[in-house]
Amino acid sequence: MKLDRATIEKLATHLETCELQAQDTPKITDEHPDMDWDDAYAIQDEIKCRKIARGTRIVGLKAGLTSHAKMKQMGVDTPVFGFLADYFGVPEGGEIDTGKLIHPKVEPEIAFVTKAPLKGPGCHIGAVLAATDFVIPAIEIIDSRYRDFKFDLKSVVADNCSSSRFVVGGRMGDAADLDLRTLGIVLEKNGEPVAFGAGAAVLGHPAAAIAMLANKLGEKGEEIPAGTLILSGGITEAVAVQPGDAVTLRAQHLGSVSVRFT
Ligand code: 0L1
Ligand code: MG
Repeated sequence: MKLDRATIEKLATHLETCELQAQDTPKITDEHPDMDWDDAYAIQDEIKCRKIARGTRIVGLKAGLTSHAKMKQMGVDTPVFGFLADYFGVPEGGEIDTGKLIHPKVEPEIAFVTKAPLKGPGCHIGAVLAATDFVIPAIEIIDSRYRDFKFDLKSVVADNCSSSRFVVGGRMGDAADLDLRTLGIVLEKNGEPVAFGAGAAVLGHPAAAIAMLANKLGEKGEEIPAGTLILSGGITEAVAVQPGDAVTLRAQHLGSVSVRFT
């Protein structure tokens, strides 16, 4: 690691304050160009600890930048991982107050819920499918704290991978019965289709993103516990939203999930 404990705590406080006050900031690597991956995940962990200390519950995990469309959109080349806090969750058909966010974008995703622990190294798609209780459509709302979404990967990881809100809904599906590679999705904004794709856009198979996360946690001796909700990453580019927009994700075999922005 290149940063000392005091700097990690200072950066975590800064990024979390930006999140809670909906203020943007230049990317943190501008002032700390030498920070490494361990520093970035340590800052993210410190943000998580701050939330837990205030009584926030961690309700899930996420993989981000898992599709070529997203990697190309953001000019990066590696998936990243973050956590979901209880207040990120929005009920299906619910409203999101854009006044509490900086510059939200929506992503169509397939969420997994596990029924058995998953531990790397060596975790693979088959192990993920065997450990999956069900899959369900999800809209992730990302809101990078970095000005104009201009960042590098280490800054993104420190910022909990732009996590801000998520909605799950539609129907639960049995991952073993579905071909998640060919499962099609349409993302609509205000009744108009704005993005299309299929599960294979996520690393060839969305379960590969979950396996990658299990292998990443395995490096630290950690695992994905049974009963964990995990967002596998945007199937398409992220789509910007404004107050007044209504967004619906329609997923083959899995119904639809909607959210409105005020
Ligand atoms: O969920 C995601 O793919 C977000 C990853 C972070 C980068 C971004 O803000 O687009
Ligand atoms: Mg996402």
